[in-house]
Amino acid sequence: MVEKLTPAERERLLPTLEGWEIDVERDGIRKSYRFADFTQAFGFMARVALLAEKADHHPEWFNVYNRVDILLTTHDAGGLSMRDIDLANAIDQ
Ligand code: H2B
Repeated sequence: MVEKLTPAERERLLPTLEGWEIDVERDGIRKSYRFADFTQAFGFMARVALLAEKADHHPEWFNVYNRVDILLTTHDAGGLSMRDIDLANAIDQ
């Protein structure tokens, strides 16, 4: 069972992420990425897809041309969990 992050964990962990913002409505985190063109954006998505599959944790995302918007939230927990923080870090690496 995946647990939602406590207020104390959020306070500690969220400032360690760069460029990720809280989505209050979904209780998740969001980040928007820009690339040179569609090929670069899609290459990024392909790499993230492999990471996500390996972690068994999947992003909600939207792509148009060179832009990729990602929302991470944990459906099994009904909100933000450590899995989202871990995937955000993996994506940024
Ligand atoms: N991804 C996300 N974002 N949240 C989940 O709760 C989740 C997932 N659960 N990917 C996984 C798959 C679950 O459905 C499978 C059965 O492990």
